[in-house]
Amino acid sequence: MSAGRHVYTLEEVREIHDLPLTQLVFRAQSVHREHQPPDAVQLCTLLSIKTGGCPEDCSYCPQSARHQAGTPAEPLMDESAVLEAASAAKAAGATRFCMGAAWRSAKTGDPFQRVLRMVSGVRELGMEACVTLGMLNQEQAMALKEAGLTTYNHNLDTSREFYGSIVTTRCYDERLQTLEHVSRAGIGVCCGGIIGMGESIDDRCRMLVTLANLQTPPESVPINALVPVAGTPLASRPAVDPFELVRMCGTARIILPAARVRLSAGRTSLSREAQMLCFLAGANSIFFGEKLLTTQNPDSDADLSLLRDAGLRPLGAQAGHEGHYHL
Ligand code: SAM
Ligand code: DTB
Ligand code: SF4
Repeated sequence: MSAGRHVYTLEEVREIHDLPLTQLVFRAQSVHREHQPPDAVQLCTLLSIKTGGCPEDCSYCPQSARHQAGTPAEPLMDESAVLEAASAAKAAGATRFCMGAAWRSAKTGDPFQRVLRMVSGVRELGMEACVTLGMLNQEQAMALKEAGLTTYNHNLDTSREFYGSIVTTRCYDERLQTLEHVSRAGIGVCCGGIIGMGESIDDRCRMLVTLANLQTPPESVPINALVPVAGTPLASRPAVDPFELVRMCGTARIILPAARVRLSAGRTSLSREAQMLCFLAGANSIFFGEKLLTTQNPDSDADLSLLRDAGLRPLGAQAGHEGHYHL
């Protein structure tokens, strides 16, 4: 850890998390204004480039071959179709294109070369490129860096203590090792988690402590609310209380001031007001486009209206007069 950086403890983070919501939002907003543009929200479009049939048993995930979510297993997409989707996302206003593969770990050989070409192609469009391919070794991370990758998404998802209750086919240390390979290659780390899986508040805070204390802190932190999918072991988990998402966004903002905090899966169940509270608490990035990987996301029009009505602008767009902006 670099000299002078604060090392967080569970107690400290829990104290922040449990502040009266008014105080938490105020503190988060104060930090936000020092480190982030106050009126910009990053729009990231997701595409599942290799869907379903995954050998892992992550109990939240509709893409695991061990569950009965009915997600058909598909081959890795063609590069041209992926780049067409990226161009469309750019035209719609997204500045980052994120590609996800239902793999335990990144492949070698032809499929990996194809992913590298997708990454370079997205960069050539002038967009940030992010991929999430499962575990990576050091050489794969270096090859992705060489291809121009901006960030690699690899979530810790929850605390080390709770991890074994949701995934048994890999362990927390393997997740941390991939994050280290990504950082060493000089790629930005995108790492966050899911709430609403039956974890305790301490588990959520422990995950945030781990993120804040990483040698290279994440450049983006996705906060997902569980999307309970029929056929997965977590299908009947109750919906997450939106205030709990606000608390997670606010706590992440305070302890990771330089990171983009992404209000991720679960937005279709949130009102505009709940989303606005998350933005007030420091969330400044969303997934943009009708689909996440296999589940629904709000319509792009609804998201653009939400931002416009709130006087916010997509990151990368120029602020204009009276809440109008140019992409
Ligand atoms: N297979 C790779 C991996 O696990 O790292 C990449 C894809 S995986 C689908 C990416 C992330 O999606 C997971 O880490 C998890 O945070 C999120 N995710 C998957 N299913 C979800 C669900 N039902 N609700 C919320 N988030 C989910
Ligand atoms: C992340 O934290 N959330 C995204 C992205 N990273 C890859 C994925 C959400 C997936 C939600 C379930 C689905 O659509 O399959
Ligand atoms: Fe596979 Fe990733 Fe889904 Fe786990 S979260 S089952 S590794 S696609």
